[in-house]
Amino acid sequence: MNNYGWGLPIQASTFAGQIDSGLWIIHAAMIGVFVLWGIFFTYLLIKYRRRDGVAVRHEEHGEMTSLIPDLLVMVFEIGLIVFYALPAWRSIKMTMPDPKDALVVEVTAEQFGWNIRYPGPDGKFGRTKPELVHFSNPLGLDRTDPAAADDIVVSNEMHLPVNAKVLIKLRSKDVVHDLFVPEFRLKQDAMPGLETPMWVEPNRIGHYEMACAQLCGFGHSLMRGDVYVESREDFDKWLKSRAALNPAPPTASSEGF
Ligand SMILES: [Cu+2]
Repeated sequence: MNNYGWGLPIQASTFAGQIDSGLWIIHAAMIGVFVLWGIFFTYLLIKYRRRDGVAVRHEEHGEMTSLIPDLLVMVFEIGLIVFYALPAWRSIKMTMPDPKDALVVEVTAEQFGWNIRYPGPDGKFGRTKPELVHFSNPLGLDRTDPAAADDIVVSNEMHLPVNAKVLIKLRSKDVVHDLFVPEFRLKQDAMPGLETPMWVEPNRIGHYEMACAQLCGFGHSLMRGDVYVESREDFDKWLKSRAALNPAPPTASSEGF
């Protein structure tokens, strides 16, 4: 995994480029403003330097003209918000894919790890019960619920198919965490008691890191997981191999003892 160099990490999602262009526009504008102000400032220093026999002048006019650069910067910034930031926010953060056309994955953060749940062949997330939460059953999945029997729960490992929309339902079991996959340019707080939807369409096969980006306790720095973006065939194969590890659904005879 060598996704970080001197600049930004590699781009591995459909909207990564859109976010990066915002970063580049802002940085280019700041460099431009910095250089122009530097040149102007140097010009003033030389023009109005102290010279023998020249009194200090106070210019009565020009107070309003000195506002022009500020106004230009303001107009640029308002333009950036209206024509770049708001449309980008709308398409990335406000518009969620239809669950029918997307792979739906539930990510539940806890001190200090990630529980990733896939709904299994029935496409439904099954029932969970707080009293069933155990280190071997971190989500408290109730396997007697038919919808829960085929759910697949994986720790600190998220597999996603390439070129498919993924709808992530982000949750937290305890404190505020934050799911961050730099190569996707994806970052979202996980709030206890809330289910926060987020989406991504990975477009580059590879191995990435999911990290917690919100200081959440003593083990925060160790709260990381692996993200594997794979071809559809590899993803299906992996999902099948994980499903095979599920305990057999309880039978009538084993129930109720
Ligand atoms: Cu955390």
